[in-house]
Amino acid sequence: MENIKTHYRTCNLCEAMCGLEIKYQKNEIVSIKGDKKDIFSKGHICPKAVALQDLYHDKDRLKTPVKRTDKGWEKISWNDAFDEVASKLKTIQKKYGNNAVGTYRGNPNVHNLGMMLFGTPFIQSLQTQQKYTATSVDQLPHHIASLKMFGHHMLIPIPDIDHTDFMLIIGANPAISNGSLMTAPGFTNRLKAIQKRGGEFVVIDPRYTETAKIANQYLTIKPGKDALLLLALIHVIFEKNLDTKKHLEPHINGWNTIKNIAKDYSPEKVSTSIGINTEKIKTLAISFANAKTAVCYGRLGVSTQEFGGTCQWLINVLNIITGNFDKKGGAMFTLPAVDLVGMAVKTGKTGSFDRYKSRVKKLPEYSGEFPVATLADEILTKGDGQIKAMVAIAGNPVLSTPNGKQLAKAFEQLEFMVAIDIYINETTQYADIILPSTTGLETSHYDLAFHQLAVRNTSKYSPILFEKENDQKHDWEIFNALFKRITGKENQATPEIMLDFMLKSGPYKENDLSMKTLIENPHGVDLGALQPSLPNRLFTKDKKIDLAPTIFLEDLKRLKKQFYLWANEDKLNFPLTLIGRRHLRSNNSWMHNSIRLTKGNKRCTLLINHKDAEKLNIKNQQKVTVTSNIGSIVIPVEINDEIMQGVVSIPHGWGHHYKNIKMEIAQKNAGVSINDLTDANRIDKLTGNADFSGTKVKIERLS
Ligand SMILES: Nc1nc2c(c(=O)[nH]1)N[C@H]1C(S)=C(S)[C@@H](COP(=O)(O)OP(=O)(O)OC[C@H]3O[C@@H](n4cnc5c(=O)[nH]c(N)nc54)[C@H](O)[C@@H]3O)O[C@H]1N2
Ligand SMILES: Nc1nc2c(c(=O)[nH]1)N[C@H]1C(S)=C(S)[C@@H](COP(=O)(O)OP(=O)(O)OC[C@H]3O[C@@H](n4cnc5c(=O)[nH]c(N)nc54)[C@H](O)[C@@H]3O)O[C@H]1N2
Ligand code: SF4
Ligand SMILES: [Mo]
Repeated sequence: MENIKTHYRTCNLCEAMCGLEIKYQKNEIVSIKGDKKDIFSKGHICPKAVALQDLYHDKDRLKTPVKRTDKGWEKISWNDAFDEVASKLKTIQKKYGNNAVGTYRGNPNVHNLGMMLFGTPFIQSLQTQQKYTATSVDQLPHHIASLKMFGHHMLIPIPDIDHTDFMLIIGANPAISNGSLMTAPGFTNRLKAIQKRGGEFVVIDPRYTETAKIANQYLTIKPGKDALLLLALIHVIFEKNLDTKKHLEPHINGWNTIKNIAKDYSPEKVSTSIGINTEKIKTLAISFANAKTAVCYGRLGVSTQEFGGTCQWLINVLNIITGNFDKKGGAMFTLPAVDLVGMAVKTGKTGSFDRYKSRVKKLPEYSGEFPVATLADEILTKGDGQIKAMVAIAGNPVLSTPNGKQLAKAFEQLEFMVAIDIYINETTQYADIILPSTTGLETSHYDLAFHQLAVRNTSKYSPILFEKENDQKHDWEIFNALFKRITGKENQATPEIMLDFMLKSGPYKENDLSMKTLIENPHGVDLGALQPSLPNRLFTKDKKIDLAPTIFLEDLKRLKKQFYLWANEDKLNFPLTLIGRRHLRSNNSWMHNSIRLTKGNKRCTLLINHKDAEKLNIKNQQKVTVTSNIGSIVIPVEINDEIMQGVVSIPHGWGHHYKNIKMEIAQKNAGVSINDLTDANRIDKLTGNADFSGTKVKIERLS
């Protein structure tokens, strides 16, 4: 074949930053493969990257602005769209005050260079306190733990997977998710490498997951109880004098406070509640502490639960008291080429928590945003500061946040809504105007967020593959146009200009790192393994780690109360606990319009253990009604003993049955939304993060 060209870029769909080698001819993709020369991912790829071509060619994807009218969606010009959006937002703010405009930013915001750099000034120009993001249905607990312990919300310790001898994985399934808050392309291979060098890894999860299947040991745990397990592990370590200060000695406050607290949580005491036998807890604690190097990693499953904040704090504590912190093979801080954390030395912006509270439910602010679980309250509850207009940016909260149906109802009542998005989907269907951007292969990219969270310091820039069509705009151009109309000021920068500046003023400026270097190195630039960085890297006032921050100590009182309530849980009305799961060929809510990713067996099913199925007399594939205190959905069951007894699982991101959406392939395979069952009142009361793993349900045969 003639004229076949090769393009190298990084996949921006998940956090793993896989290098891609794309062969193409004019505007057609010939092949998408893992880039073996990529200095970080070394050829790893998953099926989602191949679907980037489906996204590029998707006929349902919007390319020009559309406006909702009585006759349906009508195309309008960019200028008219920008003018109308800016004027509506301004009018509403003038009439009701700045807080009458709410904003929601979804997950792809952090997977897009232009959005990261230009979204923030636009949002700031609105001067509203009513800001929301997907953070509070995801990783908020990690940020609060980092802010309180290390002084900066983005200073998240990253497991040094490539050098550790023992990895304890709690509530994460990286064999499928490819890792989160821990960028490690080819995660499974890295786990297997631990075993090959004589080490081991252990998985703790209510489901015998794809990661658990390749682990050296797997332990089932009852959902939502991980804080108790972590406290018991810490208890054993202190009781057996396995704690070790070593190199951390000069950098820590609060050691004895933790030691005293942990006395209350013996394995004997928590065993029944968490469903793990006493001896197993003890052995695990001892193996962890005695390993040459070890690291505990806890992700979504321990974050989106009732004590998510406390869990993430205790995971850090476990790593620290065993000396596995700021040390090769333990949990370490990164030093990326564009150092979002280090910028705080100049700006002083280290993140904030609880400076003020939300209007209706009095939930704590985090870095200028409120927990999204209360967004519907703020739209539906009348009074000063009520949200009357929404700006939804690359997010689908109707499917992704608790009680999504209620949020849909709230969106319906708004005076105005604009979505910056590429589809007419479950959320954007309520917008008055949709401003669609380029995406994926049409954009240039640099992972500002995920280089910061990677298990190795590297740097890589991805140029545009396919130039946009005349009438298309990049996300950052959309933000700039709106920013100009709202502030009267023009932002002359481009993502590349800003990136070049940040590289040249970053920690590797002596290495001559710049846009030029990155363009000359299409497979990326290696900046080396993670290095110890205490105490300099800390942002606490005394340059010490606070092992026992007051807010977490206070939260333990709540845990203690709950511990007794758990023993008397209502098993009668809602006998089962509902958790989520992810699939290799699915990406949150928005990749279901790809044929490549949706063909084959239906995946939106209810996993149930055969013992629970027998009790209810239900057969495989049979449809059942699942009911929570919030609502009911109908879904086919998949009887499977990978899920523990008493627990059922439904993947999130499905429910494309709304008739006004325009995603033909997704609509054919609609599924149902787990978040029509989850309760917006169920949150981690400390951080405000959604508590998905605490959802109680009952199941009935469909008559
Ligand atoms: N029950 C339950 N709920 C969950 C989870 C769970 O495990 N269980 N997981 C949670 C997690 S971890 C997350 S991160 C959230 C995700 O929640 P959200 O971020 O709210 O949802 P997404 O499905 O990521 O939706 C992304 C949106 O961005 C649009 N989009 C994609 N690419 C682009 C682009 O380049 N530009 C623009 N402008 N738009 C784009 C898509 O069309 C889609 O509308 O869901 C959360 N919800
Ligand atoms: N293929 C694919 N990859 C993805 C995504 C996707 O949608 N599809 N989404 C991306 C996003 S936005 C994120 S944030 C990451 C998330 O990446 P991960 O953190 O790996 O998230 P999950 O795969 O949902 O795994 C969470 C695990 O926690 C378990 N769990 C649930 N409740 C509890 C509990 O109470 N205790 C314990 N110990 N475990 C529990 C679940 O059974 C599940 O195995 O994945 C990213 N990667
Ligand atoms: S693992 Fe993530 S980054 Fe890698 S190819 Fe798949 S979606 Fe893309
Ligand atoms: Mo996420």
